Amino acid sequence: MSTATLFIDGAWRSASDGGAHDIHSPHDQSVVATVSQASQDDVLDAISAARVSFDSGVFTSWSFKERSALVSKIADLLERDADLIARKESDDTGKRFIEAQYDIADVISTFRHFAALGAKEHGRSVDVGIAHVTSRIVHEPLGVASLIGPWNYPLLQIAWKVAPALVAGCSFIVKPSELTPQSAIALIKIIDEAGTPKGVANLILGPGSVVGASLISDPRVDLVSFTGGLATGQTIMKAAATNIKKLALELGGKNPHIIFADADIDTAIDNAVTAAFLHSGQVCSAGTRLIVERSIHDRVVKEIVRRAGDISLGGPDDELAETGPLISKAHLMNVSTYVERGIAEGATLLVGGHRSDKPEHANGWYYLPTVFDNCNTTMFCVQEESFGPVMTIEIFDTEAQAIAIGNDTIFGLSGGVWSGDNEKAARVANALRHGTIWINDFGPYRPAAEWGGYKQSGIGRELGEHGLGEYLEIKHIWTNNAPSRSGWFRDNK
Ligand code: TXE
Repeated sequence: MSTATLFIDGAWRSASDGGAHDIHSPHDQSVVATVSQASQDDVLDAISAARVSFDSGVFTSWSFKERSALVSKIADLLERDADLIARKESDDTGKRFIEAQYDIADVISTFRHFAALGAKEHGRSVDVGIAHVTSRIVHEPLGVASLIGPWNYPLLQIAWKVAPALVAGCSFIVKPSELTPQSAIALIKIIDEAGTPKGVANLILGPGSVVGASLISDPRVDLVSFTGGLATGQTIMKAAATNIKKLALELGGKNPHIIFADADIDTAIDNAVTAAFLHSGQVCSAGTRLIVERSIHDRVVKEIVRRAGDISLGGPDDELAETGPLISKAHLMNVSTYVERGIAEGATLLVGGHRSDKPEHANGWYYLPTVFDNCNTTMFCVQEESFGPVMTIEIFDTEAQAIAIGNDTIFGLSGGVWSGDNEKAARVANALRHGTIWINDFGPYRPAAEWGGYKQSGIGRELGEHGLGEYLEIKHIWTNNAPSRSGWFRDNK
């Protein structure tokens, strides 16, 4: 790949200082791409291009329907290139090609959802109770947005931001994770091919610690939408205070998964394994915190341990593999330390707890599915996200206790409840303070439904209708069709 992989003001270019870096496969450390690493000048150029294009009206003058048509065309082009992009995604993340194909299908659905939403009527009339006054609420593009994405679902998380930004008429700078940039490069090529005006979509590559500062603090940026870790979210909030930027933050979670004794236990166990170990736990909504009613604890634990121990790990094209490697050596080290700390604080390790020792995994970042029993809410491994394949198990005796445990977290992204008693399940779902609750299920989402967190899992919502609202300003226009004097102050003339 050429290293002219920055897209600024409608043109591809290399970094102004020649900076570039290799992308390594988490499966075997082979180099899968070499991409530009932006300099500070490149970042400032991208912000300028976005600001100038926004202020020029080149895109804001398009109607919602015109911008929706553009987003629909982008969805068509993504469909054309779906497998090529899925291959890049699986190269960068190490995830199985088939999982990357599912992800790109979700990306396309996201673009289609926002295209349909944009094509609807926007704004409304308000009855202010005065016959000669018309009052309108209009929706306008918010401005220039920095869109910063993570490495676990690289294109999908970017799509949740880019598609509504385009429908709204914002100009933006995309910064994917430095570990997984290839799919974002492919998306920006398509956005350009679809006929997006120059300067609206810009792409900056490089580590957040190097290229991120201006993206989050430059006064010409009006909004930062970020998906990633809590600590980075806190840094972004502080930096955004400089000019009261709008913020949309999606910051992970530690998600309770509650199984009552009256549930369909076999189905619940199967879903619990998927919830915790899908994509090796590198999922913000992973159900890694299992909370089980005492009477079924032993049965559930025995089965979970058997199933977790059977999960087969492998690379992008391993047809027998069920999940892949962790994203990087640094992440593998973090997960190892987290597990060691869990053992030290008294959790009982039942399976996993170390790197895969299979020779075919020797060059990759493979960590075995790990289960801890005898956990409680005071433990680090219960409260903190590992973002790896680590499940903790806690016991409850009453419905109230299940709810209390499920809410005993600083996070609030998602949760699950399994019960054969619909009323009880609904009561628990209502009482859990998390942004998405699944009853007798875990994991599915749809672009038409809002996604986001309570508490420290974030600010705002992506997807649904609200996900477009994040990129809009709302203006009230009052028109008096029969003007008269206000008469408030005496006129002593
Ligand atoms: O994320 P970071 P990391 C969680 C998960 C994981 C932890 C750390 O617990 O272990 O976060 O992962 C950019 N200014 N999630 O370190 O650093 C960075 O370049 C501007 C949950 O990989 O938050 C990347 O593009 N940008 C999560 C993005 O932020 C900055 C998914 C995410 O990186 C920046 C991933 C800065 N100062 C990790 N520093 C989820 N919610 O799904 C970094 N970045």
